[in-house]
Amino acid sequence: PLFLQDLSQALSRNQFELWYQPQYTAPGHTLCGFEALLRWRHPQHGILLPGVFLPLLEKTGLIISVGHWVIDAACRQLHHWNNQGFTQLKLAINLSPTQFEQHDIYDLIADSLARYHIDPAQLTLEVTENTALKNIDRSVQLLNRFSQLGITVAIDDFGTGYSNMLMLKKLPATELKIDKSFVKDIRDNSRNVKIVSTIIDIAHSMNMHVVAEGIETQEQHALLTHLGCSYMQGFLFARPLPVEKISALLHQKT
Ligand code: G
Ligand code: G
Ligand code: MN
Ligand code: NA
Repeated sequence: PLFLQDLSQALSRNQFELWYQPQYTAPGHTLCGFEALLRWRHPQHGILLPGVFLPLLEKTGLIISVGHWVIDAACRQLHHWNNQGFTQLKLAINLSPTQFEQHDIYDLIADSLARYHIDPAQLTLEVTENTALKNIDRSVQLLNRFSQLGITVAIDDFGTGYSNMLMLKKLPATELKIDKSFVKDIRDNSRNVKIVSTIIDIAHSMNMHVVAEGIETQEQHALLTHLGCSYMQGFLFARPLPVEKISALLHQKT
């Protein structure tokens, strides 16, 4: 179909962009970094979200070259912010299952960090349970290499997979992102809040810190801060934004 032809040319036509969603410390509310989120600026349809094209990128294997671009673009942007004096920012990127399976994924990432003189501690890699589960032994090995380099490993969409506890047991991750479906209907004394509270306690007992994503209300913000989440991300604070908006945000006095 036409859409696939468009998609296969999108990279060479420079139609992909990274947008950035701010992340804040829970107590203190300091801007501490961003999650990089892929966008496709389609000449006819405007800005398209990953939901529309990511499955097709995965299915066709185009995700390998696009994912490579994402890694490079994210590191280049971080380099730029570092040069402007924002050297404390962290940047998170998402890795899809196919990218994760790529045999040279470690080198790609390590090379990009080196090329742009980035401290690996500034980078977070987000992997979902489903990504890690495909080949759990290899995942453990690979994630160990990333963390030995100093990169933060985060388990994304935590709680939505079928093997949450196995992931916690096996993966050398230091960050856990509670899926937004848990944040969405969090209310005092609900069963959900007990689940979330327990997840946070388990994470803390394993020296992991917890990111709550999908925060849309002050209530959610207050409750999740009270429960001990370290970092917050959500429309309440900021949507994913194009880079010009992020630069403006960084330069405004906080
Ligand atoms: O905001 P949003 O619609 O951007 O993102 C939807 C989903 O797409 C998220 O689950 C996210 O993990 C995924 N995603 C966004 N950007 C990227 C990317 O650069 N690479 C990969 N592999 N997945 C991404
Ligand atoms: O990688 P992950 O699946 O976590 O992707 C994050 C997704 O969550 C992106 O699609 C982003 O646009 C979306 N998102 C971020 N904050 C919010 C929020 O407050 N509410 C909702 N509904 N979605 C959010
Ligand atoms: Mn994510
Ligand atoms: Na997520």
